Amino acid sequence: MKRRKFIRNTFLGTAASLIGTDIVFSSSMPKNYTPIVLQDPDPYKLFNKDKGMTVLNDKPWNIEAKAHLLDDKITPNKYMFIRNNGIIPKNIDVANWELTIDGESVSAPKTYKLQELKSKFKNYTYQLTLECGGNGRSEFNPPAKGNQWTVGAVSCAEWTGVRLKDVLEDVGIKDDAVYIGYHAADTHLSGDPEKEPISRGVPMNKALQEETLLAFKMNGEDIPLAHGYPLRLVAGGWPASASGKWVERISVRDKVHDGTKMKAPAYRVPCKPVAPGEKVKDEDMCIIESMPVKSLITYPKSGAMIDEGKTLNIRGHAWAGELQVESMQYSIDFGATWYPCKLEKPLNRLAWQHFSASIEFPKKGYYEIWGKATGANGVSQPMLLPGWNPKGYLNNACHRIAIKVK
Ligand SMILES: Nc1nc2c(c(=O)[nH]1)N[C@H]1C(S)=C(S)[C@@H](COP(=O)(O)O)O[C@H]1N2
Ligand SMILES: [Mo]
Repeated sequence: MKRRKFIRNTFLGTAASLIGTDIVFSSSMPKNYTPIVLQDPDPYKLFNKDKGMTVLNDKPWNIEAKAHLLDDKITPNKYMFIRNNGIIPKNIDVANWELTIDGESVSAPKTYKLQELKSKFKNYTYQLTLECGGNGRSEFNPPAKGNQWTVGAVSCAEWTGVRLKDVLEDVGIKDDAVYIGYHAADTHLSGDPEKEPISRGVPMNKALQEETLLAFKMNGEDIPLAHGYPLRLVAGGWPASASGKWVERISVRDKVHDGTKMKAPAYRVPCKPVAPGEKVKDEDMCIIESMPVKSLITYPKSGAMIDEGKTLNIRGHAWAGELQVESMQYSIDFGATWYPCKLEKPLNRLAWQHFSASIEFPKKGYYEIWGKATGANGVSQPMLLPGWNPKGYLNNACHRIAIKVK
C-alpha cells in the first residue's frame, strides 16, 4: 500500500471509530477534508469543564461559570472561567521552558529554567481572586463590544509558585523601575508571529507584593493548559488581564508598560464619570488597578423554590480587590432594608471571603435576594448598575437571585 493511501485509510478508520459508524461515501470525500462532526471540538472535554458552563466564544475560547457553579470555597478547574485573547500554545516543552527577566530597568537580563525557578526560590501558596475586568459587561446599555460576560468571569483558586519579588531581587532591579510587563507563548488570532495577543503588567508596588506569584501549580496540581501551564503570573485582586498565562518573559520597564492591550481604551475606564454612550478621549481613560467590591450568592441557584415557613440558608463569596471585605448584607425587599450576613475572614490577603445567612420569608410569593458587600474603605456595591463606561468594565452591581415561596 502506498504511504499516502495508508495514512488516508488510517484516518478514515480513526474517524469512523470517533463517529461510531462508517462514513458511507468516504471515497468521494475531498482530500484533507474533516467531516463536520469532527470539526467542532467539545470545549467541555477539551478543557475538563462542567457542562453547565457557558461558551461565549470559540475563536478565541471564552467560557464562563454560572453563579451557582461557583459555590466551592476554592474554585476547581471545572468551574473556572476561561478568558483567552489569542490561541492557546500547543506542544509545550516543559523540560526546556524558560523565563527571562529583561527590560530597561534590570541590571542585566537573566534567564531561568523552570526547574531552577521552582527549586531556587521559596515556594508559597495563596488563594487568589481573579476577576476579568469585563465581568458583568452584558448588563451595560448602550452595550459594549466584547464578550458578554454575565457574573461568571471570576474565580478563587489556590496558586503555588515563587514570589515575583524574590526573582526580581535575584536579577537586580534599577531604581528607575516603574512597571513590569509580561510576554507569553500564546499566538495572535491572525497567526502573525510578530503580534502578541496581550502583554499587560502592573506597577512595581504590585509586582513586589508578597502575594504576586509566578505560579506553576493550581489547586495543588500542574496548572491546566488553558489557565497558563506551565508558568503563570498571578496578581490577585487586579483585573485578571494582569495575570499573564504561559509566561516566558517579564520586562522591567522604566515607564508604564506599553505592550498590547495596555493602551487606551483597553482595560481602562473614564478617569471621571461620563454619561451613558458618551465618547471618551483616549487621554481621559485611566488604567484599571484594584478591582471594586463585589459578591456572588452561590447558593441557592436563582429560581429556587421553598415551602412557606421554612428557613432558607444562603451562602456565597465576597471580594474587594486589594481591600478586605468588611461586611456583607442581604435584602429581600429590593434593597429597602438590609440585614447582616455572617462573613468569614479571608484565608490570606486577596482571597475571597465566604458569607452565609438564614432567611425567613413573611408569606408565599415571589422574592428577590440581593447581596451587598462593603469594603474596608466603607464603599459598598451599587444596588444596580455602576457608572457606564465605553468598554463595559467593572460592573460590580449587587448580585440578585429569584426565589419563590410556595
Ligand atoms: N498570555 C495570556 N495571558 C492572559 C490572557 C491571554 O489571553 N493570554 N487573558 C487575560 C485575561 S483578559 C484574563 S480575564 C485572565 C483569565 O484567566 P483564566 O482564563 O485562567 O480564567 O487571563 C489573562 N491572562
Ligand atoms: Mo479579562
